[in-house]
Amino acid sequence: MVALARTLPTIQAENPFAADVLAGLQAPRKHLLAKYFYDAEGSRLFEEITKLPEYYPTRTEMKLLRDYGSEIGKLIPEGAALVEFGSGSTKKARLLLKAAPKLAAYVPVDICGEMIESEAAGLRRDRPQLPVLPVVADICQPFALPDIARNAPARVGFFPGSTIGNFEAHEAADFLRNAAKILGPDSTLIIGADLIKAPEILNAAYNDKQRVTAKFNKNLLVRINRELGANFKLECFEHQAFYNRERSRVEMHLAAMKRQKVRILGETIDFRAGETIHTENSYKYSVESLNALAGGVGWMPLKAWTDAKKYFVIASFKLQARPKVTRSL
Ligand code: AVJ
Repeated sequence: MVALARTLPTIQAENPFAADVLAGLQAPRKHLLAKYFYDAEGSRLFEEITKLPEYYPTRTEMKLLRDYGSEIGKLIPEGAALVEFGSGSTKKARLLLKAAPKLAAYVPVDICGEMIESEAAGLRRDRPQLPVLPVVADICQPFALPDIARNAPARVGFFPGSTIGNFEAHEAADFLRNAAKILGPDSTLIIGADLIKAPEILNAAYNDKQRVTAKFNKNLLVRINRELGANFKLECFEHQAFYNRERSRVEMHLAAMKRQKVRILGETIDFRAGETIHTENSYKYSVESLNALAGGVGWMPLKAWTDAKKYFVIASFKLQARPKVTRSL
């Protein structure tokens, strides 16, 4: 216990993953943060998810970008900088970039440095004229844009993939305020969000027949076992995902199939039979609720594009000018 008392705070201070996992598993309602899904294997599994027949969001958003890319691209003025938040892959930005041939820079921002650098290298090969200037940062925290982007005549933010759905409403508002601060006055923001729809479709998208989503969910335990030396038994936990209509969100959980104890970082975590670890919320929006959220923090709705089935929306916003300097259009 003495050794533990000395090592545990050190582990937690130096490793936010360890600190967050312990805090989440020791909370009265056990939970883990969705951002930790994306280790190398988790990122690979998510890529696989995006190709599943049941998982419509990625495919629908890509189609919107293909169908309306040139129209959406009109929001990006000549010489502007395009800043992509939490980009990961550049495949969506590429569709937008096609419609914006003259840009000061493309700035992908992500916490994963490796992913962003390899994606940037690929894009530089295909668009040798375009300065690709990745920034490794947490998109929810303030960060500085590269000079070229800061000095460009305009900045456009791009936040695709319904990543906004992983945020609680207050976190989404914080993100939008942070984006406003980073992009600056007069900027534009383009957001992709998954729409509220029939529960059957949502439930199927997160309970695919091939069980890739189950594997993606359980991979979080694999990661905790590997990186934190825990002893989760994977066969003792079950993937659960369901649409919570009252809260407009798909919840993912890992349910303990029987009473059990798990050791992690010198601590014992007790599970009751059926007790769950809440691993993800994926909030679903309406065009109106998204507009209200963004409008509430100064992003005025411009145009929104949806597919024929109204499964997904790409919405655009303009940062409201400070009240004292109102400019006419
Ligand atoms: C990457 C957050 C948009 O919520 O649909 C996919 C993650 N989780 N299947 C989503 C996810 C389970 C995905 N986002």
